[in-house]
Amino acid sequence: MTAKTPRYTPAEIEPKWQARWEADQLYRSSDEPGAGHKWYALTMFPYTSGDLHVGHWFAFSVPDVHARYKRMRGNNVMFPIGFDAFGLPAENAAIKEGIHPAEYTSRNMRNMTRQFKSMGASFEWDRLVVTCEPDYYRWTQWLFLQFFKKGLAYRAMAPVNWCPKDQTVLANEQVIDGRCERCDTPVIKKDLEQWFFKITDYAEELLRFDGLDWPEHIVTMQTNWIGRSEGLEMDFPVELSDGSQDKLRIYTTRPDTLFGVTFMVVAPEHPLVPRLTTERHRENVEQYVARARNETEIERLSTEREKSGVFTGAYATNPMNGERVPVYVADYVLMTYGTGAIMGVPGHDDRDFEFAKKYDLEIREVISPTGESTGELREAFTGEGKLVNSGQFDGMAPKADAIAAINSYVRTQGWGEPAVKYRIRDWLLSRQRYWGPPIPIVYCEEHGAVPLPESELPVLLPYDVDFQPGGDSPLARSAAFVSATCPTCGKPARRDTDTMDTFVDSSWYFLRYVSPRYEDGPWTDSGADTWLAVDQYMGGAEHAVLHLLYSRFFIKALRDMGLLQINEPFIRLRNQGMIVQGGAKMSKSRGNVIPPDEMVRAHGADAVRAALMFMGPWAEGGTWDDANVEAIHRFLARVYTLVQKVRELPVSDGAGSEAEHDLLRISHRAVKECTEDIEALKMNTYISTLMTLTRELERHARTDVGRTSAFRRSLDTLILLLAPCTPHLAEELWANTGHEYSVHRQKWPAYDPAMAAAEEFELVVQVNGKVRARVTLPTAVSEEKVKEVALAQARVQEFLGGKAPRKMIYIPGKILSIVV
Ligand code: ANZ
Repeated sequence: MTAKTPRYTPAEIEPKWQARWEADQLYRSSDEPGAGHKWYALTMFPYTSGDLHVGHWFAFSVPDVHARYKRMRGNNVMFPIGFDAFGLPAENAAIKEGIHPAEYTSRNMRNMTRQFKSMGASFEWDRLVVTCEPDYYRWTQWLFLQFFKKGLAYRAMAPVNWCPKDQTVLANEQVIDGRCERCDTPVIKKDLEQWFFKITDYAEELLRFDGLDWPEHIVTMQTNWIGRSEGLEMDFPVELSDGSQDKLRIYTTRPDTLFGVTFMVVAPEHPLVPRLTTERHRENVEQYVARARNETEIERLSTEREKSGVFTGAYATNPMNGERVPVYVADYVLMTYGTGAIMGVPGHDDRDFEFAKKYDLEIREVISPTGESTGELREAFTGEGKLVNSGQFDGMAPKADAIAAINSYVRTQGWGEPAVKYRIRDWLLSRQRYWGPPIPIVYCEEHGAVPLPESELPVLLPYDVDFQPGGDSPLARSAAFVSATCPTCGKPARRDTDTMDTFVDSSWYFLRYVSPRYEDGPWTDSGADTWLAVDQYMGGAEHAVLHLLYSRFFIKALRDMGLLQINEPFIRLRNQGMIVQGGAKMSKSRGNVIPPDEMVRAHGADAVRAALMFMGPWAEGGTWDDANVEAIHRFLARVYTLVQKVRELPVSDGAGSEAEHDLLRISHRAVKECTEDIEALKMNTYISTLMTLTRELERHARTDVGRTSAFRRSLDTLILLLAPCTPHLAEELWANTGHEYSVHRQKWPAYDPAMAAAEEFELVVQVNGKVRARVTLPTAVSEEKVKEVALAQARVQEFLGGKAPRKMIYIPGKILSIVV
């Protein structure tokens, strides 16, 4: 470097351009129809959890690169940002710090905003949405009222998941392996009257993913979570302990095994339990039921756990064969699924088999792979076979036919009918915590739960409340908040003192972005028409059955209310992989978080961004190493220096030499590869292509080619290709090379497919001067790769005889000569 060449100093370059872009509103989208093909690029908005760590940078900078690329492709890109500011994490952190959640949240938002800006993110700040602000949660409350009016929000007493540490109920989706999703405390059951959203009404439609470009595993997770099952509901007559008769309704997916029933099981919570239980068995049953109530569903369904149960003393009759079978209570049957009662078929169901073994109940074979009874079963046979010991149905196969035949028989006898069941439960949305939107309902002695008129919204969350968790709802401690009047009769009433689950806020925030300051509704029709649905949604996979499912439900419900025209919220979904450092997932709680602020100070935001890209494809994540930032910084400094060196050189048309042509071919290929890689979010190979192109330019800069227009065009291409990833550096270099501001308003370079086509050559491999192999390789192959491929050839191996080569001479595009 000559003394005169200026140094790459991101600390000067970056703030300068950030200020200019902000002043020019460079990333503003247009609400006008016809302003270019719209592209709604969304990234999951962050919790207001404090500092952005490197993991956040990964989560936000890759979408930023993609959005910038889309703008250069000529799209009218809306790339908004907001904060998921209500909820438990913020409240718990505020309590820990001894400050008000409102203060905690706004302090963090200020800091996170500064950080986002320092990374050069091209968010459209004018569309900022913050869920804890009254002008947002007013509409969250309004939406609740619309759901209520439609019968999609209802109140019910239910055994709920209760987190003893967070002192609040949790939705089923927030219970992971029987533990609280947030604090890992084992969840217990509690009876509470709570608000629910009727997501089950949409179970069937939520199973359809038509037209969506989503990762397969998310679709599978949602499908399993919804858990559709087709079976038969059927009544078994039972004798109650008082001598009367009743019917026990069961649900089975295996009507073909009806002749194999040797016992029945009801869930401990089943309403018939007290009446089924005879005096002799009462004490046993009551004890068992009490114990089962405090177990989680996961524990109860665990296949590892030894099955347990108690006999009620009652018997049921199998209508198929008139046999009397004992009725048990056992915790492996859940009240929340099917009918809460099952027929026990130990011959063909693993759980029933285990249960029968333990309580010495008969195990009967009714399906046989050979069509003959095989005698004693050592385990449940769950495969395909012919019906045996099944009366008039003997010999039937396959399973589907037998099921159809028995279903129709049961139906004509009037014993039952086919039924479809779903595993998914309604979404419990009440939370006994402070930091959330109040539920816009009052309770009147005469009129019960009454929705507030829309004109009374928002129901403001009072600031001065003792919000320490304590089993009740903090809002109940505020007399001023609680007291209200009934909208129906004007008499004193009591406000609902629970708040809504944060996931209610996040189920619709992306709708608010289309008209964030609109005051007469949650969104404008024209905004919704212009922007919806979200074209590409990027974020973590941990929301597979939470946010991503809830949002789909919201959209479908709102469509049915006539408030939206779309069927799905997010057309294309892309999840980021995990970033690990020192072998562990990067997270605050593990303490292995690197503050990006320091790295930005030392090496610049562009270097941090590019280092993150270089780590691996977005969907796969990668391993973070601080040293990579330095290496990338050096690369960017090389690009900078290259431009400074050539910018003053005179430019000629050139001689149209082979070398010029080669350089152009390489730059066309670079455009092709970068385009494909950004589309596929393979940002690591995008960066390595930029490195290759830089190396070529450096090489040619030392020759006459460096003074040609072919060189200049290739250099411009490099700067344009850099723009999405290192926006500040690209802007600086664009200005340095005499172009008009801004590089971010330029068209993404096009390539000529013929020029970009990978050219090939035949490599001749010699060992000790004799030709031993010929291999076809792409022209752009590196010397390293050439050696690797050559050494891997069987013939070459043979002549090496296990020895390491002493010397290798490569004549590019022609010969590799190996000396042993
Ligand atoms: C008899 C039978 C025989 C069953 C057999 C299975 C195999 P999916 O596919 O998940 O819907 N079941 C029904 N209700 C239950 C409840 N509340 N708690 C626990 N288990 C319940 O599974 C349906 C099957 O799970 C049903 O079919 C029932 O057992 C059991 F060879 O009935 B089956």
